[in-house]
Amino acid sequence: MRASKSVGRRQYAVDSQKEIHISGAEGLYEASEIQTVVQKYIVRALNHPKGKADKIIITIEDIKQKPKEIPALPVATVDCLTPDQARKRAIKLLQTLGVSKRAIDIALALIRKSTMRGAAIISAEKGNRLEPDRERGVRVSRISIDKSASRLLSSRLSRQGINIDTVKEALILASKVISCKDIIAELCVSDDPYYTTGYIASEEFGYVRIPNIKNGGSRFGGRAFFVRERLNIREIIHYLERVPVIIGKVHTCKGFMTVDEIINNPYK
Ligand code: WAQ
Ligand code: MG
Repeated sequence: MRASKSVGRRQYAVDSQKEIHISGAEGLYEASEIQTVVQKYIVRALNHPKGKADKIIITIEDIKQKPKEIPALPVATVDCLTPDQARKRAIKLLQTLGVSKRAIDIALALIRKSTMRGAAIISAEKGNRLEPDRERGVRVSRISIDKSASRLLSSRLSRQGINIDTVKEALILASKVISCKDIIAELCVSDDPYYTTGYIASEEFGYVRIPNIKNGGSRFGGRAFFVRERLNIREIIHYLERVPVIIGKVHTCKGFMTVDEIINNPYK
């Protein structure tokens, strides 16, 4: 589902109207679930904190390929009280993972501008933008979670008080992104003005939630995937956008940790 809203003055040329991205959502479902899911997506598009959509596009495709099974990343939350602390924590985590300061700065600046409906792909060392359509970015799709894994995940997230769709959906998305071996890390900031927790995902540290990554009321947000320098960009984009995956296993869900505790206890 993709929902947008046109802004700008209608009495002028069509060109003066700009479409802003309101909300997007995607998943893999059984045919019998279509009605319920479409209903849920429409409600979401029409009740979004970014504004009410005036255009909603829903695409339904029959996927014949059997989904590839991948595990969910482990979850933790770093202690963080302000956007300034968040910036420092994010830089520390990403630099530990081998992402250069230059690449991090490019990602942070891009997220602050917040105009894409997909993610930017940035080379981890040189900081080059690699996705062919820079306005749209790359949209991760064809993601899902097995029913019993979903129940287990919900119960583990509940114990940390974070069993909400936003967290589950982001964890599923990040798990697919990180299952791609050429992607070192993902940085995400929600574009919802009042959802102020972002995350950094990686194989080494898992899905690390970062509270207060922006101030409440800020409209910016976005995603950046940091990739190894020499890679086949078309292959990566094909995997992220087209290959169906399903989460089959769930990992641990820890509570608050300091950034040093996270860095000193890698999973890989
Ligand atoms: N593929 C690629 N990029 C996407 C996708 C996608 N499927 N969906 C959203 N984006 C990009 C796009 O630029 C959005 O503006 C930006 O990410 C933020 O999207 O554990 O809600 O849907 O508490 O606002 C993080 C949860 C929630 C943290 C992230 O992102 C936690 C969120 P949003
Ligand atoms: Mg959003």
